[in-house]
Amino acid sequence: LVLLGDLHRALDPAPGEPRELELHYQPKVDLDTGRILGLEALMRWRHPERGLLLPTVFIPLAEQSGIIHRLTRYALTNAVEQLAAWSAEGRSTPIAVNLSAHDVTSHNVVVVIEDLLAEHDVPASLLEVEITETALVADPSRVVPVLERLAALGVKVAIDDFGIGNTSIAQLRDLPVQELKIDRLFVSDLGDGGRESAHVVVQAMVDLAHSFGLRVVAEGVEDQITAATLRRLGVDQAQGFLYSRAVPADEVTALAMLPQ
Ligand code: G
Ligand code: G
Ligand code: MN
Ligand code: NA
Repeated sequence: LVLLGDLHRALDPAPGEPRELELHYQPKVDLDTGRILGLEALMRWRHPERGLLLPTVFIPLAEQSGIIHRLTRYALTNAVEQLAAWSAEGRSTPIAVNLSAHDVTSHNVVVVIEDLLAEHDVPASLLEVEITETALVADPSRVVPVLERLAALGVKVAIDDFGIGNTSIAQLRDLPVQELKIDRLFVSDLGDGGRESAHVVVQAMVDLAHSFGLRVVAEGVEDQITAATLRRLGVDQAQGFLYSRAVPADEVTALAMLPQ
């Protein structure tokens, strides 16, 4: 059991205390050239007694206890600070931050993002957000205006875990998003022992996304054969253990294929 009090402390570290929550970064790779085109920020919690905790443990806790907006602000702040630090070294690799359903039903997250970018003088084109398909279509009348304001700022929006929700084609067409991330369930199905129909499903997703002008990213790519298949099916970018797990910021610059 992780106590809520611990999460409050981690989100508001006392000056001089070590940070318990930090972002790790997993590369998104161009399937044609192998170059790293972006990074997904994934939060990790170094709990003083319980060791490394993964977001599947503490994100639901933050959501249920109503402090997810603080966790999101923490993630966005760290991502934008990292972008500013890399920018000072001449690096410009975009970072994608995951948002929760609650974040996209109010305009507050747009204000937070706008203020952070201005404060750190970071171009909006370097920040992306990922929102699950389920969260996007849960309450479109509130979510769509938020996405439109993000687009107006120049922040790209990706639909995360696509394929396991039940977005209609009309909803997909009308969402102001720029990227579609195919859930790793469909990607693992392309490998050995997967269903033959997996190719057909991924091809349909790629065609649909491209016809709406969306970039397609495959999640959970673990082997070369799957990467070659995805490339043949027209997927634009890939992410997964084949390339790299999520690593701390100071290890990102050591990854091969990172452009200057
Ligand atoms: O690596 P992995 O265990 O890192 O992530 C598990 C899940 O937690 C993913 O679905 C990911 O989108 C989500 N997640 C990771 N970091 C964050 C975060 O900072 N905020 C939110 N809302 N979700 C996150
Ligand atoms: O839902 P979201 O895409 O934000 O989640 C990212 C999650 O997927 C994280 O838990 C991350 O650790 C995990 N992940 C990333 N790459 C791979 C992979 O190649 N295989 C598997 N099984 N999980 C992966
Ligand atoms: Mn994600
Ligand atoms: Na995902």
